Parts: sequence; C-alpha cells; structure tokens
Amino acid sequence: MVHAPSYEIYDGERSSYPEVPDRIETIATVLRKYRQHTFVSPKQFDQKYIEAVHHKNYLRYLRKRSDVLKTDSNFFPSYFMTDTYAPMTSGTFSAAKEAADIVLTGASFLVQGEKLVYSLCRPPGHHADASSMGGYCYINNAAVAAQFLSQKGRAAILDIDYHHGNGTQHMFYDRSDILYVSLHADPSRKYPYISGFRDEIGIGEGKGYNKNYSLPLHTSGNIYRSTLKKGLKYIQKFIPDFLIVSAGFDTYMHDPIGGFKLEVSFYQKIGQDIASLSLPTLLIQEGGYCVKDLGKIAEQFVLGLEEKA
Ligand code: Q9C
Ligand code: ZN
Repeated sequence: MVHAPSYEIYDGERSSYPEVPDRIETIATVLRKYRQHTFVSPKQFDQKYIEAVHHKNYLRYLRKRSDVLKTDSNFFPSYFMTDTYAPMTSGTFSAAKEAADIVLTGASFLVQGEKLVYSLCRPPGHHADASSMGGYCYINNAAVAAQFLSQKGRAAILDIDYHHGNGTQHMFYDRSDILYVSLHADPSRKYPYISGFRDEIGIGEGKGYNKNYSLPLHTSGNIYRSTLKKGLKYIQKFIPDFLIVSAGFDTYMHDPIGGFKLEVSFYQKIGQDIASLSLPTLLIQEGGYCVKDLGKIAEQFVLGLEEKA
C-alpha cells in the first residue's frame, strides 16, 4: 500500500500506472475463501539474502532515495534504472524489501518440506537487475528466492509473465546451477525489447541453462500450451529440487497491457501442467493488470496446481 506510483512515462507522456495495490487484495480475497489455504505473514530476513543478487550500492540508493521522497511524489531516477516505467515513491524501498521478505518466507517453507507456496507480493521483480530498476520492478524477488534455494538444492525458474524477465535471465546467465526458462511475447515487439530472444541460451558455464520461448503477440491457448509443455520438459531434464514460478497474469485475454488470448479457465490447465512435474513449487506474483479478473485467474491457477500436487 505504501508503494503506489500515480503514473509512468511512456513516449514522453504521463500514462496511468497499472501496477496497483488492489491487484494483491483482489487475489487474496478469492484465495481466502478456501479453508485448506493457510495465510501466513512474512518474516523479516537479513538484507544479506538480497545482497546475494543485488549490488549493495543499488540497495543503499533505493533505501536512501525512498527515505527523502515526500509522500505522493513520483521520482524518476537518472541512475540505476533501465526505463521510465519504475518511478520511486517514499514507500518504494520498504515495499520492495517486504516483497523480498514474502518470497524468502515462502522459500523457507519449501526448505521445510512444504510442497506448494504462493508468495503473493508486489511490487513485482523480474525486470530488476543487479543494480537497476525497470518495468514496475525494484528488487528481483524470483532471483532472491532462487539464490536462497540454490544453497539447498537445484533451483529452476519458470517465468510465465507476458514479458520476458530480463533481470532474472541476466543475473543467472553464466550459471549452470540455476535454470531459467521463460515464455513471453516477442521482444522485438513488446517490452523489454532488448532481451528474451530464442538465441539467448546462456554463456560460459551457463550455456544451455537459459531457455527463451518467445511467442507471437496474439498467441492463444493451443500454441501456448504446447510451448509450455516443451518448457516443462526442459525443466524436467535439469532434475531440479525446487521450482520457482514467476507467475504473471498479463497473458490474460483482457489484460490492458498484454496481448495473448488466454481465457480464465485456461489458467487451471497451466496449473495442472506445472503440477505434473511434482516439484516443491514456489509461486511468485509478477505482473497481471486486469484487476477485475485477477482473483478468478489466480483461483483457477491454484486449483490446477492443487489437483495433482
Ligand atoms: N504503457 C511487469 O509485467 N510497458 N512489467 C510500458 C505501456 C512496461 C511490465 C509501456 C511493461 C512492464 C512486471
Ligand atoms: Zn509482465
């Protein structure tokens, strides 16, 4: 709630900011209806777990710059950013730190033997790199969780947000101990434009441990699902101990900034397909901006995951 920018800058003009606090509340409200779900508040973790993937100077900047901003101001930094879609507010650091605490809390439940955990957090993370914010993201929550889990076993990340997770890819691009697999809209047409192409496969030791499935702008269920199955096979070959899902719902047909043609009921199928891997799974909220339908989408997704879990 303390991080609610009022606009982004697109093509030099102010435009509305879709990454709003209500996104989380609407999902939580629907999931709370199910008595088998246990809701847990996040614990606070030492910043060292974030410093394992982000530069200390960047984190210091985020904290100190947030601290001096007035309530309701939107500040667009000239350093430590990749675009004009991640304004800072007075609450940015504390919100982003808490999102990281939410995923670390989730990740520690997996370590303790929990099979399915949903880290319902915002701001999202997958566009944030080691020392940059961008695309509504400040701290890379999926990367923080993957790094934490990689100390306990093999961690694979499946990124199903509409946008390529450029930050996550880059952070682990030269590593073979963390696999990154992403399905997303063709970056030559859609954000983040600069990465997410199929020929980006990792570098050095990391070669073969990065896999991009870029898809045409108006991809529908059939093509999406057959591609997802390929991605899941790729993950299976890696023999992971943990699966982290960067779960973005901006692939939904009515999403205001996405473009795929996926229906509400399709998310149950995505959930079932992921659950068929039978891996301890941490869901991390990334994008998804059709606030009206986010609850229903998350509900279908979780129902699918629970079916085979
Ligand atoms: N106004 C995530 O889904 N696009 N970030 C801005 C349209 C930025 C998306 C151009 C998209 C960022 C986490
Ligand atoms: Zn997205």
